[in-house]
Formats: sequence, C-alpha cells, structure tokens
Amino acid sequence: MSSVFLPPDKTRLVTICAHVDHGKTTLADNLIESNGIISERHAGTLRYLDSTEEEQRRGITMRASAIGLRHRYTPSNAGSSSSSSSSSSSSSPIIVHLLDSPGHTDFSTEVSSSLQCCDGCLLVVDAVEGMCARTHQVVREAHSHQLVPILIINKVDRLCTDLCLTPTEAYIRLRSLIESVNAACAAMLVSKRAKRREDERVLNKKSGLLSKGDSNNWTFDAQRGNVVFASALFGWGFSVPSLARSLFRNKILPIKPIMLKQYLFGDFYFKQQPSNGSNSNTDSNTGKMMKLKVTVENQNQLPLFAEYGLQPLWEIYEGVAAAAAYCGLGSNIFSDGRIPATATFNNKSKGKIEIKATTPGMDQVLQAMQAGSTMPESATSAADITSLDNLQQVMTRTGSSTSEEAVLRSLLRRYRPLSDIVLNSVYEICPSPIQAAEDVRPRALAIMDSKERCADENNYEEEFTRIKVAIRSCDVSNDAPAVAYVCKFMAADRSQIRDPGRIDDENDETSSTVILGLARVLSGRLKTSSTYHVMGPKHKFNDPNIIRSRPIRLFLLMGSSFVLVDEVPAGHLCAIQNLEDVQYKTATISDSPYGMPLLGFADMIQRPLVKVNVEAIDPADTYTLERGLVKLSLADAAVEVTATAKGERIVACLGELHLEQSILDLQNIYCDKKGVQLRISEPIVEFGETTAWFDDNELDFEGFLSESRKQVPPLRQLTIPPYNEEEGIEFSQRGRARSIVSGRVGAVSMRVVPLDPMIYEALKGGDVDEDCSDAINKLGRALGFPKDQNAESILKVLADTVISVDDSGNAIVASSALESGTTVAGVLSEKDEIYVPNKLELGASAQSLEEDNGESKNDVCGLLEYEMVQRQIRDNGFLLNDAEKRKITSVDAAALEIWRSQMKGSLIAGFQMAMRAGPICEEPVRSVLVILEGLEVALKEDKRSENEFKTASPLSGGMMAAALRIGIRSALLSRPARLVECHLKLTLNSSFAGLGSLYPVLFKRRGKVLEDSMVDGTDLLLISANLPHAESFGLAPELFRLSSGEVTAPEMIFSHWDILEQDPFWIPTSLEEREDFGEIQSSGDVSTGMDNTALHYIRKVRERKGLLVDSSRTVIAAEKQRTIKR
Ligand SMILES: Nc1nc2c(ncn2[C@@H]2O[C@H](COP(=O)(O)OP(=O)(O)OP(=O)(O)O)[C@@H](O)[C@H]2O)c(=O)[nH]1
Ligand SMILES: [Mg+2]
Repeated sequence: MSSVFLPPDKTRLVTICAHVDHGKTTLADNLIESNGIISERHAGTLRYLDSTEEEQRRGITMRASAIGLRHRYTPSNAGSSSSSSSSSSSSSPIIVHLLDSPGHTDFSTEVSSSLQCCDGCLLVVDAVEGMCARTHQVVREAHSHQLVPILIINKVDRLCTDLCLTPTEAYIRLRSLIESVNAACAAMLVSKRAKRREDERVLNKKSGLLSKGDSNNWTFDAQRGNVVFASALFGWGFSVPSLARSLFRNKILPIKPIMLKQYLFGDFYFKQQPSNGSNSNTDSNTGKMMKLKVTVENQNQLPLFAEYGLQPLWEIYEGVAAAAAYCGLGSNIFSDGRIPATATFNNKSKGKIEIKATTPGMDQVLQAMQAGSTMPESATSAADITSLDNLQQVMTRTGSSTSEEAVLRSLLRRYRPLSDIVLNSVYEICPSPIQAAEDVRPRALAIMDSKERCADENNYEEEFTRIKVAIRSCDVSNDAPAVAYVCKFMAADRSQIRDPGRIDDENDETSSTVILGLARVLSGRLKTSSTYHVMGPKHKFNDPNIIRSRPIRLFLLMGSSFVLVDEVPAGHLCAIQNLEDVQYKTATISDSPYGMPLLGFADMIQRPLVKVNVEAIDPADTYTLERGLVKLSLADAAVEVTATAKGERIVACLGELHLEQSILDLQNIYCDKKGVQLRISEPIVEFGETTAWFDDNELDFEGFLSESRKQVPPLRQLTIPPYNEEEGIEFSQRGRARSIVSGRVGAVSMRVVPLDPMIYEALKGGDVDEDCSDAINKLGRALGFPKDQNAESILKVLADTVISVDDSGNAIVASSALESGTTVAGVLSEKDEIYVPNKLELGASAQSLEEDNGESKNDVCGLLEYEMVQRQIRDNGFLLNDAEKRKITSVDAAALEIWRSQMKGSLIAGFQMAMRAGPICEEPVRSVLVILEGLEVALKEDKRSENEFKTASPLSGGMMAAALRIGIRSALLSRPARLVECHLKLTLNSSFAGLGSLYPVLFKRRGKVLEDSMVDGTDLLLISANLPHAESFGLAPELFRLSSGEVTAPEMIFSHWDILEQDPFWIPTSLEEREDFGEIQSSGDVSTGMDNTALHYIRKVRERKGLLVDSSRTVIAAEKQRTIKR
C-alpha cells in the first residue's frame, strides 16, 4: 500500500483559500477531475468537496476537506526545445494533497487549521470583485504560517461575458488587479516587519522571522509563473510561462520561451517582418518585439497578452455563442445581448438540436483553437482539437453538443487545461515537505523548545534533538521517530469509511459518526494498529500525564470517503481514527514520549461572536447532549462549549451561520440518539458596564467638592428597584463610597471615575499622543491635581500608584494621600468597631463637625476621629495637600502598618470580583478607574506592649475583598450608568439598486457606514460599516428580503467596544423635554418611563440571568405562572 505515497520531494501540500464564492470548490473540482474521480461533465458544477447536504443546498463550503491527487508533472523545459520529439518519459508522477477551505468568515478556523498543515496555498481572487475583506485576512494568515502562495485569478471569463471588456481592457484590468494584490501584500509585510522590530525592541532579542524570501514569495509576478489566469467554471487556465512555451512550440511566435515570457505580460507587441523570399515556409514568422506606443499606425495593435492570451478565448466564447444561437439553442452567456438569446436560424431538421463543428460560428472557434493552446505536448492526439474532425469528435464523445456551456467547457478544458497548469505550478513553486521543514517554514513547523524545561536532563536532550533533526529533514526511514501533527478533527459518517477490519468501539455502537483527526506526518512512518503518545497543545516537556492512545487507524483522504492504509510516511496528510477520547483540539502524536507539540498559532483564533444556551427538551437526553457537545467542540475548533455555574451549557460560535450549522450538526451528527429535541435560547449578547462623567463640574475637583456639599436629588437608578437594593448603597454618593468591612472592623473609602481607554493603554506602558495627554489632563483636574501639572507627571503619579490593571480597561490605584498615610486612620474603639453613621451625608457631616465641634455625638467612642478622617479623605482628593497634612498619630501609624501588611494584598481579588460583574446587569465593567482614597481601622491597644495596637477584631483577606467589591459596586451605582456595546465591522457589496433598502436597514439598527466605494469596473459598491452586535441578528436575511438580493450577505467580525451614549434611566422631566419626548409612555416601563434602548438591553440581560427585573411589577395570577419556559 505504501506505493500510494511518493517520497517527500514528489509531494506537495496545498490549500485553496479565498473570499467567499471566489470559486475555490469549483477549482478543486477541476483538479479532481484530472484524476478521474469525477467525470468531465461534472467538473465545475458538482462541487465534489462540498460533500454534505447542507453545503450543497446553500452552495457554500463549511468544512475544509482534503483529497490526495496524483499528477504527471512535465518539466517546463520539455517543451522549450522546438523538436516535437520530447517524450512523455520525462514526466514524473507527483502527489498533491489539496485542501479546500471555506470562504465565509464564520468558518475561518477551518481555514486556519488547513493553513497550519500545508506548505503552499492557492490564493483565489475573483477577477471582477478583486481583493475582498476575507482575501486580506487569508493573505495575512497564510503569511503568518509561512506558506508559499500562488495567485489564481479566477472567473476571467466574466471579464468577457459579464463585463464585456475587450481583450486589451481585460489585460489592463488584470494587470491592475495583480498590482493591487501586490500592494496589499507589501503593506502587510511592512506592517509585520514594523511589528516585529517593535517586538524585538521590547524583548531585546532577534527573532529573525521574516527573511528576504518572504517578500519574494509574496510578490506576484505573471512572468515568474506564480499567477494563473483561470476560469474554473469552464476549466481553463494558463500562466505566462506556459503560454510562452506553447506559442513557441506551436510556432506562433519565434521567440524562445525564456525571452518571450519577459515580454508577454508587458506593453509590447510583435511586429511581423515581411518574409524575404527563400525560406519563407519555416521562418515566415520573423519579426521583432516592439514597445507599444499609441500612434495612429498601431492604434488597433493589441499588447501581446491580449492578443495571444485573451483574444483567442474571447473568440471561442463568441464563436460558440454564435453557433448556439444559429442552430437554435439560444445563447445567454453574454450579458450585453450581443448574441441574441433566440435562434437566428430556424432549425428545420428534425431530431436533436445540436452544435456541430460545421455550424457557422465554429469556424471562428477552430481558428482560435489553433493559436495559443497550452495543452501539454505529451497529451494524446485524442485531445487535439485543432482540426475540424477532432473538434466534432470531442463534442460527440463528451456529449456536450446540445448545450452552449457544455461545448465551451469541453473545448476550453482541452485548449488550456486548468488542472495541468495549476498542478504543475504547485509542483514548481510550492516547497516540498523537506524544503518546507528546513528553510521555508521552520517556525511554523517548529516543535517547542525544550531548553528551559530539560536543561539538566541530558539524556532527554539527546532524544529531543534526534526528533528535531528527523522533523527538519522530513525523514521517512523506518527507524526515524514517528511524529505527526493533528491540526483539526472532523466528523465522518461510518458509511464513508472504507475499512475492512474496522475496530468497533464498545461505547459507540449506536453512533454512526466517527471523529477523525486530520494529521500531517512530520517524520518517520505512522502505522495502522500501532499505538502512539498523544500530546495536547499545552503539553509540558516530560509531563508524566501523557496519553497513550489505543491503536490508531490511518486513512487516505479522498474528499468524502476515507480509505484504510497500512502506513503513512512523512510528508503526507492522512486521517487518524481513534483519537477522539483525548479531547484536544490539536495534538501532536509521536512514538516517543518526547515528541513535543508543535507551536500553535493561538493569536489567530477569532473571537466567538454568537452564544446560545442549549438544553435538551427531554431531561433524559441531557447525557446524550453532553456527549454530543464534547464531540462538537472537538470536531470544530471554533466552537467553544462552556458550562455556567447555573448548569447552562453555552455554545459559542463565530457567527450566525456557523451557529446554525453547529446546532444542526449537533442534532444530526454528534448526538448519538437520532431526533434529539433541543431548546436553543435567543442569542446571548455580551455587554459591558461603565460610567460617564456627571457634568463639567466634576471635571474640576473644587467644583466636585462644592457640588457634593449641595443637596441634589439622587440619580434615578438609586431610587428605582431593583437597582437601589445594592448592599452598601447608603454609604455612597457621586461616585464616592465608604464600604464597611464586615463586623465593622474597618472601612475603605473609594471613588470611581471613567477611565479613558487611551489612559488605560498609557498606564500599561503604551504611547502617549496628543489626544491621550488631553485625556490625562482632564482626569488629573478631576482628581484634584494642580492646574499647572503636565500630563506626563500626572501619568507618572498614577502609574506609580497603580495596584492592578485588568484586561477590560479597568485599573485600581491607591491615592498618594492614602499611600502616605494621611488618609489612613486608626480608630481607637472600645466596642471593637468603627463608628458608622446611618447615612453618608458628605457635605453635611463635615459642616456639622465645624459647627458643634463634634460634641453632640461624642458619646460614641472614636466619632471625632471618624469625622476628621472623613474630611481628610473628602477634601484631599488624590494628592496629599501639604497645608492640610494631618499629623499622623501613633494610632494612625499602626493602622497604616496594618493596611500595608494585612489588607492591601487582598484588594486585587475584590477589584477583580467587582469588575467581573457590574451592578446594573452583572456584565463585566469596562473603562473604570477605582481610586482608594482612605481607610479606617478599628484598633485596640495591645496591652502586652506599650504604644502597640492591634486590630479590634480579626481581619481576613476575604473580608477586605468583599468590602471593596461592595464599595466599588455601590460607588458605580451612584454615578451615571452607561452600557458598553460590542461593535462589529461589517463589509458587503451592494448594487446601486440595493442602496435604497440597505441604508434604512443599517440606520434602523444603529449602524454607521464608514466607507462606500465603487469596485473598479463594476456597478457594485463596497460598503463597510459598524454595527452594534445586539442589532446584528437576522441582518443577512432581512437585507436579502428587502433588497431582493441586490445586497450580498455581510461579513461580520469583531471591531471594538464602545459606550452606548444613552442614559438607561433617563426620563423627560423638564417641560421642554416633555414636549419633545412626550409624557411617560404608558406602554413603556412603568418604573423607568420611556422606551429606552439601553434600558431595554439591561432588562433583557437581567431577565436572561434570572435577576430581578422590575420589582414594582405585581403578579396578579401567581398560580398561573409557568416555570417551564424561561
Ligand atoms: N463565471 C464564472 N463563475 C464561476 C467561476 N468559478 C466559479 N464560479 C461560480 O462561482 C460560484 C461560487 O463557486 P464556489 O466554487 O462554490 O466558490 P467557493 O469559493 O468554493 O465558495 P465558498 O466555499 O462558499 O467560499 C458558483 O456559482 C460557481 O459556478 C468562473 O471561473 N467563472
Ligand atoms: Mg467552496
């Protein structure tokens, strides 16, 4: 069986990637057809690799599938000698493992995993649409995986039939398309280099990842042959070198291919010279290359590429269309109707209407066929179509003569066979597995470095080096260590697997689904029925918990079927069965326990955008569902399955389509029991909570203080249930809160303010630009920094006092005043607790202190100190104010000591808890700065030693954390609450007709159009817009319905987080507002007045989470409530 696999130098691994619908699967069809797996008639329309029903129904690819193809490679110089005797003996068999990947963003992880295991990629670009959103992404990704690309410009036929361009116009367009692809690649390389330089600067070491070859590989040059012009639908394609060779071979141009290819894609034409008599027969074709200049004389002169590359194709299209129209079949391939769709000639002959070689129009075809065919010379004469008889034969044999498209397909795929040029180019341009492992992709195929982990274990080192060397050289020998990398798992039906000696899994007998791993063998030979070590992506070197798998079975990938093989040598792809129970999404398998996992590309993974809660309708099915979910998350790397504390099972997917497909798969494939009924919740949208500034007064610390002393009505959220039921809320006002440690043994005072994302970045060490300094100044004023202090020093003070920053834009700092001890107070207490007034009256209590000198309440021990501390904390702001610097007594010094040693450490936990769930709807808090302003500790004298104090009652870290959490939450509630929304970036194409319905739909969903530009040469607009995630559901079907298909389905990816600038608790109060917005609507929320988007979201989230939504709502008929449906 091993003869199936050729040695690595005869093997190539490539993946096809592109934007959605640019023709990847159609291209794959053509390549598969050349192997005789599908018939010629089906190539281009069958979409063989879209093997699932759903993929065929929707017409898009959802899962990457692989197939191994055999090809006979003919060296390109075989045809360059003019002697026609060069035989096919110089052609050698090669194997190309081809992976077809999906184009839709929702399935982008499938692309990532395909790229991971290949060495080359076929980058397909639609000649009409050009580079699209997804193309840019795959280019970046393919580059990160260090692949060598070949550009395939597909659908070139559309330039002729749809856009009706002349060959010259088409040539110019193709040239500018290549330029635009090159520009995009160059821009990408530049930005990657800059980033790498930056990384190097930060890490202070050289990584040397981008080599010179990189920019070489990523420059597409028609002359070099890494650009193929193709029409996958009609099965033709050619590259400039292949055209040059055939023009020379067929004696159309008397210039050696090596020279000719340099001119062929430039502004040149060939000037025939009048033959000079004698040897006119053989050398009639002399002439010279001329630079094309527009003069009167040669204004009709086409550039070489247009004349020899495109013109014959254009003529074939036109000729066949004319013939079809003539004989009564009608033609509809030209969009401008130049060939009438109805018959011009009334077919009187009875019987079948068919196109014959003699039908008028076909003479034009025949003539064109004689020029510029790129049929390999080794091809048999049966494929020859340059004579009338053969033309007729081909049409009869392929049974294509009754349809215009079929005739075109059968002729064109012989005239310039697509599969040939693509497979030859793959062999010539993409690296072999050996070369890839050695030079091209050393980083992508690198196994983890063992250095730090096994420095002192020399015998491991030796084994490890042996494995490394074997991988680097793609060693296929029998004694080389066997190592393979499983880049993804996939599900297959048992019926697809051709395995005579199948091992039946005791547990899985009912299941018709088999999970297979797609693996690339890196060194040695994998053998069916042997056992191997399986290492997950986070495997540590020398980890004793290594999994020894049960005997694996290996399969050859044949698209929709899998054929058992005995062994697979290095350099090939295969499917592996019996790995599913290891439950890793990627794995390294090896016969030695030291074959370390390959380095992953974790940063490539997209953020899942759509989450739902899945539960089985029949509780008895829960176990089945759980097993199904495990399989689903294994087989699809992009699906995240999590369980919440409440027992919900959350499935997160990349997009709506991905979700729909995953749920279908879950029901039909992964759940062993057929017909499991599932209940899927509404999509779960993530929000964030944050706060806004009160008003300009707050931006000035003095103003803030004076405002605090005034009696102002509390914010609405503090008066309406359920928000006012937050613990500790009575001690908070205007973003300041004093939180009592349980048992009243201490209290922390804090203030929360909005934190601009730019300042957050600066705190983490990012750059400070002008906008950022403005923001810092603004924050500085609000915190009471002197007016003349500059941004830099404010930032420094903040950065010095930062206790912690989290991942969602929040930070906690201890004010300088607190750090210095000015606002730390020890309260000597006889009752073992600090004094707690009933309600915090910030301004009032400070004044009353001055008025009656605290005598009125002097009966409570420690009250005076408490009031003093309060004033200190309140008035000092962030900085310590020298003038007001309080004398620190020994009690305070003891408190400060206790703060530093016992309390500070547990703050981070409290801060994180508070940030994980905000007070409004328990969503994560974003962009908030917490400032610890002051601290009080109830102290007792320690009798054992003089002047020594200890905490009145024991203080634990948990108590501190809880107090901080409560404090932050109630301080946040006492500030204007805002929601933070996730925004998506969406790109789509629309015709002008579609705009009319597109804009209103986007507007209604609060979308913002960022850019709309014409796509060159088409009447399509490329539109990019931002859209709040919460409003994105069902957008594609709505657009489709309203615009009657004039607008394409949008591509959506995560863009950024942004504050929803709407006060969720706002109601019209003034007369003017009431006039503008109306009275409180009776249909609205009774507790909060008007319909309000932000509030609407908040209520939805609270409802979903089972939080109290509206405690004023009374249930009238409680016994009628159903609890089944949430
Ligand atoms: N005119 C023309 N149409 C083509 C050509 N190649 C593909 N198409 C059409 O383009 C459509 C999409 O083709 P697919 O091969 O499914 O595209 P894909 O890139 O695999 O799409 P996804 O897998 O969904 O990303 C089909 O309707 C094809 O018939 C071509 O060369 N010329
Ligand atoms: Mg496809």
